[in-house]
Amino acid sequence: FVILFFITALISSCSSNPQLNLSEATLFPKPVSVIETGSSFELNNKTKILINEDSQDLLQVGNYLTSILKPSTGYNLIVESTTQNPKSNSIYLKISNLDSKFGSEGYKLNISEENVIIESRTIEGMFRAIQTLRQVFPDEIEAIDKQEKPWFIATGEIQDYPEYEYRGAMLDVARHFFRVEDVKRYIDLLAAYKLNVLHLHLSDDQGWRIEIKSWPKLTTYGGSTEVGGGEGGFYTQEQYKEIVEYAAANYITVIPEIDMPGHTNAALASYPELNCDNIAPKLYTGTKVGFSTLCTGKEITYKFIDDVVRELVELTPGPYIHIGGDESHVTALEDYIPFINRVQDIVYSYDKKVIGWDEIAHADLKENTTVQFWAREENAKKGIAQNSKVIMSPATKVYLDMKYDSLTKIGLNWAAFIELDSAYLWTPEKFVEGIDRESILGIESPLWSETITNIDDIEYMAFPRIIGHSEIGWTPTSMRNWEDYKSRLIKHTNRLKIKGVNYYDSKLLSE
Ligand code: TNX
Repeated sequence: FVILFFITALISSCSSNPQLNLSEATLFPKPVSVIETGSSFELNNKTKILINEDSQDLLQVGNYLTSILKPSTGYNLIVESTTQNPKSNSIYLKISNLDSKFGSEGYKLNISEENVIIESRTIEGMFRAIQTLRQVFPDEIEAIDKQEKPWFIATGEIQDYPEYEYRGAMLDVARHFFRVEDVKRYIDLLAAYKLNVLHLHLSDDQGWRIEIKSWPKLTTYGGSTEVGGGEGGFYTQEQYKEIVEYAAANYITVIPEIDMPGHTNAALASYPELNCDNIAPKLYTGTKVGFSTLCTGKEITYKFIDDVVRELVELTPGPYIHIGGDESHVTALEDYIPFINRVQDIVYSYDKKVIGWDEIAHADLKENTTVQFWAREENAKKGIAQNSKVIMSPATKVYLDMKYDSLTKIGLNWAAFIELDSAYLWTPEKFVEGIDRESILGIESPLWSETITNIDDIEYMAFPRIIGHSEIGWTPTSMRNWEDYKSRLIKHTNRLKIKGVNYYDSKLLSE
């Protein structure tokens, strides 16, 4: 016994690294597997980031990792390409031929005392892995100023890949306009939880927010106000490109939405010819829905849509254009159906796929058209009957504009109050009988902005609910449970504070 004691003591004194436990790291979304090995790796100013391919995109992801680690550590880590196996004290970003189950977003993260090796099949997978690596570090890694402390991370191996390929957030920039910086901040926060889609609701009754050069009054006039009568605003095409590029660097696809034929008062006010009676209505700054419609029987309407879609497609590297289609209460169904059919044809003529709110399932859906379920189960099922995939956005679970409870000062409650437990406690493939796993493309959390006026409001309504949604989209259902999620989230609030996120401090987090 005495000898054994001395041998053990000798071995552990050889290694100066503290013993840390990887399974205690609070990771969101929860990875598919975590194996701990009980020691640690120390990051210091000599650590190198190595990449195994001379690709610009991989180099960019390496530099991104440097930029994430720099403010708090003060280290400006060098990124170098290598053909050899990694030396010690490196973080090796290795694109490799992992098993196909890892798909385009999966990865293996192996942390030993000597080095960190991340393997993925694609650069996108590498980017997702870096989000996990960030969370393995102490919370202070997210600080914006230099922290005087050593940077140890627990050793072990994480294997991970997503359940759903589409994991999105929607931001309504029409009811209230948000600046480019605010959208970028939201993108940063979404990327940290491995979301991969940002759907921008770019037009509504209260404002048109994207410059269309062939129809300039849409923004100069139609973008000049917002809910409550504020000054509104819009993105020039250059600014919009900046958002799309910033999102792309975070491996997030931007999906632009032009809502039609309803929710179009801003366009109708800007161009009288889009109205059946040729009379432009006034700009609208209230919050009612369902009162406006494009004139579906006029040819000029389709010329207008063709121009808008063409200019939008030029700004859209991603595969989708969202055509809205919701709440067209003043469009007769016999006008709505041919309208949606024709708008689909326009979008497909520019080689993009269509997404629309669940009402579009009344029309004849094209092969690649996706239905976004928000309210009516029978619409979603109509879509499935036409072989469409469904994006799950049930208003009672993922509408980020819903109040948490009756005391929440901003937000609405027409669908529900959504506390953190309610937002987490649902499963896409079990939510509606008849909407099965194979019909579901993924999930998306919309944030409508009738009552949301600035980035603080955005953060307050989105966080922490959207962290739960990110887990619902990524982590297998069998591995999720509320108690485990809640206890991780309680620890995670410190990181949110350090990141300066204006999150909702629910009473459920202090129980
Ligand atoms: C319904 S969800 C709408 C939006 C509103 C939202 C408010 C959907 C497709 N339409 O126009 O902003 O409720 O929660």
